[in-house]
Amino acid sequence: MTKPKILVARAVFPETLALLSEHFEVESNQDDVLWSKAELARRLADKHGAFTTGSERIDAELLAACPQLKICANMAVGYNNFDVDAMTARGVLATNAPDVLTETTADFGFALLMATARRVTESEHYLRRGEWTKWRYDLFAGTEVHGATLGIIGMGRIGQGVARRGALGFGMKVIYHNRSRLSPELEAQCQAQYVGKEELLRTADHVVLVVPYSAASHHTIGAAELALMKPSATLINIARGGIVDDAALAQALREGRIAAAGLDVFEGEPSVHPDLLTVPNVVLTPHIASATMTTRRAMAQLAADNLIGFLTQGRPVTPLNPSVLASA
Ligand code: 8YV
Repeated sequence: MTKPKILVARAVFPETLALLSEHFEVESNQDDVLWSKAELARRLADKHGAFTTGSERIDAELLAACPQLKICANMAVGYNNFDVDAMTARGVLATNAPDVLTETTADFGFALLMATARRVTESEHYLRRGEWTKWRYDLFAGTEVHGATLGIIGMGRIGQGVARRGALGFGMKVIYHNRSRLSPELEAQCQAQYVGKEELLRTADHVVLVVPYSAASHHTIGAAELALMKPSATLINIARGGIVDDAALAQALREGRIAAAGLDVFEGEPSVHPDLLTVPNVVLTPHIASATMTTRRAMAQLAADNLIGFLTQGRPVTPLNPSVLASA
């Protein structure tokens, strides 16, 4: 029997490729070349499945050029690179990689919060420049974390992980805003209190963003929202670029309208707004919140399991548009 054909759009673990090759005829991009959309469409034209990593845009135009395509499996929990409606209309299954990265990403949210509040990178750069010559009472004095008010916008699995760390580990008062309220049981587990967005922005000492990106969540934080925050507050974005208006944020940081920010994601990444590169009170990391070897392996395994489960038995693990299965 001939094997289904798949495309692995970016470099992956050799063991993931080996596993996929047991089931499929695999074309892979182990050189990690950034293909244009046209190149991706050309390579997908005769494929039944795609292993994607969150940055490949799968929309109606691309799907029209790929008549054999049955599934795109994202090695990411976020799937704003997929036009799910267009995929459903074409009968193409979309899958993501939830759960396996929740705790690791929440860990990183806290790492970024701590580094930002306590000015870790800014002070390290000062030390490396050889400027540390004496102790001073306010040298890199930052913002308190323990006992402070933690405001979380987006209370899905990762948001809840950040909440638990704040409440249970750091004795923080946790408030959150979300499209819908958590159940009383989950609120109790996270020791989190639901508030309106404006109240959250006005009262939180540290605001952490964990909302998925969509047209509705574009610029959830812009100049107006930054103006509501305390001048002593910090803003952490581990969600997606585009959730924050990066130009407005750079200006607020430069003018001291908020104390500091920690950003793992950027509008138009891997490009970063040039003004963010020149303000000192921001910690910048290259979209690595899920990047431990253990977690990245688990994400790759789940994406591979979705391809194998669906293309060999019609049973994906984490489908996003399961209606496609009923009509397959
Ligand atoms: C991925 C992420 O590494 O899972 C997500 O949604 O943002 C990260 O864990 C990233 O999407 C890869 O492009």
